[in-house]
Amino acid sequence: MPDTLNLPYTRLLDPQGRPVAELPAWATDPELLLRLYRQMVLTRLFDQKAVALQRTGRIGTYAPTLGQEAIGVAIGALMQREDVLVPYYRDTAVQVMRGVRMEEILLYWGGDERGSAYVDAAVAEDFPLCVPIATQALHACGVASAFKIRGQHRVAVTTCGDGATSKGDFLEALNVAGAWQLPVVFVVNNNQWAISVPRRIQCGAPTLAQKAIGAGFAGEQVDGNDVLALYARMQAALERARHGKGPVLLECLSYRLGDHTTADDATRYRSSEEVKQAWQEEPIKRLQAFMASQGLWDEGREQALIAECQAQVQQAVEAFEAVTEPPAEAALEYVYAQWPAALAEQREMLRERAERRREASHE
Ligand SMILES: Cc1ncc(C[n+]2csc(CCOP(=O)(O)OP(=O)(O)O)c2C)c(N)n1
Ligand SMILES: [Mg+2]
Repeated sequence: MPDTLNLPYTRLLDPQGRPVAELPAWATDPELLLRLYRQMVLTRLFDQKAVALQRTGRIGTYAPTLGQEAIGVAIGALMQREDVLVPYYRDTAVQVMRGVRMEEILLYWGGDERGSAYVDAAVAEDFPLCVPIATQALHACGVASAFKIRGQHRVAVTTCGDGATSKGDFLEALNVAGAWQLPVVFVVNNNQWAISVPRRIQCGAPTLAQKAIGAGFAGEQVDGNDVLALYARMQAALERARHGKGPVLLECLSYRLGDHTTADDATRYRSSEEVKQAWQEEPIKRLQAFMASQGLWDEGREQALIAECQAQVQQAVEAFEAVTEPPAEAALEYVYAQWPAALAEQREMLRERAERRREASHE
């Protein structure tokens, strides 16, 4: 089916980092470029560490951002503190920029729910990441409704994957966002895969962005490997939503260069040729090449940045490892105000077992 809707698609830099359109003035601001670049590099190094921690049994699982760093970084650079992020599980880049600590992200994936009790006041109202597919889109509409009712100029930003756009929850969220003209921005990370299901068989529509049209608001596509294009379109979307002009859906075309999570082996269902091809488009090299062409980057600066980011990641790992395990019975807290007798007995057994283990370890 042809894309008769002719939705906008934005790209400012080609895969070699060469401008393909007139650049906005901010696109040559060294401070901004460095900030975007630094956060992408930090995310990639954190990802590598998180995967290594999973492989050595120190965290349970992890969903790498590899290849999709630009999306979260553009969102994080533009959301205002008073906005609310309603993320999904592939959002390390934006969460870190919002103020979630990297050790909290490790705690979360290590199975410790204290990883979602963010310490930084700046993220006190952000939601924990969401694993059930697409349910967060509805939560974001709830948040946006509250902003609208209170007359606040705040925006709820929610993210999801390409596969999530097939879910009823996602389509219901679009519908209510359009019907009530809510201040919400939907960012779809179209990384071409929903675990082993490729985008081409996920949905019959030529774009995912056009789902917004059916709900009565703007949808558009952006090159998800081009952080400058993402920055430009995210800025416009936030502006629009903040000023009561309704929701926006941004479909960011990226590629999941890594496994779905550490529990997956993508070599079983896609060719190395396809992945090799996708590496040609990845976002970090693209911005690096552009910065080098502006005289803003060289090998020395690259090495210094990597060392600095690696030290930051290492510090987070140490902070994560210094956290003592919660008592086993903590898993049962906040469930009942009045404990049923049978469960109270089990809680007591857990306590006794933990006590015996503690004693044995001291012998
Ligand atoms: C309600 C629900 N159904 C199924 C799953 C299992 N599941 C986890 S990730 C995933 C695929 C999601 O793909 P996509 O939305 O493209 O996001 P990506 O992981 O590619 O970023 C599925 C089906 C789930 N977590 N929640
Ligand atoms: Mg996907």
